[in-house]
Parts: sequence; structure tokens; C-alpha cells
Amino acid sequence: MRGDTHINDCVERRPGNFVLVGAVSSGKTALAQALLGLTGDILKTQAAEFHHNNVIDTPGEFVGRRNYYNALLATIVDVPTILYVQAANTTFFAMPAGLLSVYPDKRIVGVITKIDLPDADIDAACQVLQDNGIAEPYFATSAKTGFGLPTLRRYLLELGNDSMRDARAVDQRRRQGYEGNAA
Ligand SMILES: Nc1nc2c(ncn2[C@@H]2O[C@H](COP(=O)(O)OP(=O)(O)OP(=O)(O)O)[C@@H](O)[C@H]2O)c(=O)[nH]1
Ligand SMILES: [Mg+2]
Repeated sequence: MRGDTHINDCVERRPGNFVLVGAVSSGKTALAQALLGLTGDILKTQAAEFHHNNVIDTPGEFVGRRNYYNALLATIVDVPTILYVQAANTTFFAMPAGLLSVYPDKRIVGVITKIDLPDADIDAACQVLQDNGIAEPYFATSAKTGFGLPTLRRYLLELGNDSMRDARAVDQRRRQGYEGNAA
């Protein structure tokens, strides 16, 4: 992370083992900082940024431009969980169909950001995720107000305790428990 970012001492346990992907300006860096308890300027991400605990923030260009697909694939290879970030005020799905089927064992978690914006439409954003094959639960968040962050952080912490081998079975059970908490 650039700038004067530092660790917020108030955050005791930080989730790990995930990568954030999504369109340019969808809110990945703001979400990563909020989840990790980091502070600092939210600057446009120029290249993959590696944080502690195997957390990776990617630039939106990684999913938006074909030239970067190899960079995306190389960046996410050792990360079990992908947070696909969809801004609540957009209905454009940035990830090309089939790209992530290269790694069929990875878990994809749909996160809706910027729900504080006046033009946010959470239902429409959920529909975009669903139409593009991302399974529930979806997490509605705002890095500005903090809405939804504790629930998402808790979910990611729980995922971190699971081994990848039984991740899918655990996900199936856990989905029941998160109905009602998530978007
Ligand atoms: N209102 C509001 N603004 C947000 C939120 N999250 C991010 N933003 C703003 O949206 C802009 C883009 O946020 P980033 O976190 O830089 O987006 P990004 O997905 O990392 O963008 P790239 O690095 O270019 O791919 C910044 O001005 C943020 O301050 C949010 O939850 N609410
Ligand atoms: Mg960024």
C-alpha cells in the first residue's frame, strides 16, 4: 500500500487469503483498507498490491483488459478466495465469462460496494452477480459508512479457518446461516 498507510491498532484479527477483483473504481482498494483496518489515501491501483495474510488488491484493468489476463491469472494462483466487487451503482459485469473457470477450485464471493450512494441499487447489483454465475451469499457494503463490513469480515475469518479441501461443503452449510445477514 502506498502513502502513509498504517495498521489500525484497534483491529485485532484480520481476514486473509483473498484477492479483490472487479471493475476500475468499483471500490476494491477502499474495501481492502476497511477490511484490513488500514488507513491512508485511496489511490488508483497501478499494479497488484500484496498485503499481509495473503490479501491481494488488483487494479480494475486486470479484469477489464485482455492484455492483463495473464497477470490476473498469475496473481490469483495461490489465493483460495476471490472477492468479486460490484459497485451498487453499476450493472456492468467486468469479468469475462470463463476467465475464472481456469481455476475451478477457487471460491468466489460477491461483494456489493458503495451502497451509501444515492443511485445505489442493491437489487440490481445482486441480479448482475446472479446472472453471471456468482452464488449467494452476497455482501452489501459501504467503505464510507462501514455498513456490512463486520459481517463480511466475520465471514472471511471463518473461511480462513477452513481447509480448501472441504471449502465447498462448508460453504453450502454456511450459506444457510448467512441468509438474512447478507444482501
Ligand atoms: N461513497 C462511496 N465511495 C466509495 C466507496 N468505496 C470506494 N469509494 C470511492 O470510489 C472511488 C474508487 O474507489 P477505489 O477503492 O479506488 O476503487 P478501485 O476498485 O480500487 O479502483 P482501481 O484501483 O482503479 O481498480 C474512490 O474515490 C473511493 O473513495 C464507498 O463505499 N462509498
Ligand atoms: Mg484500487
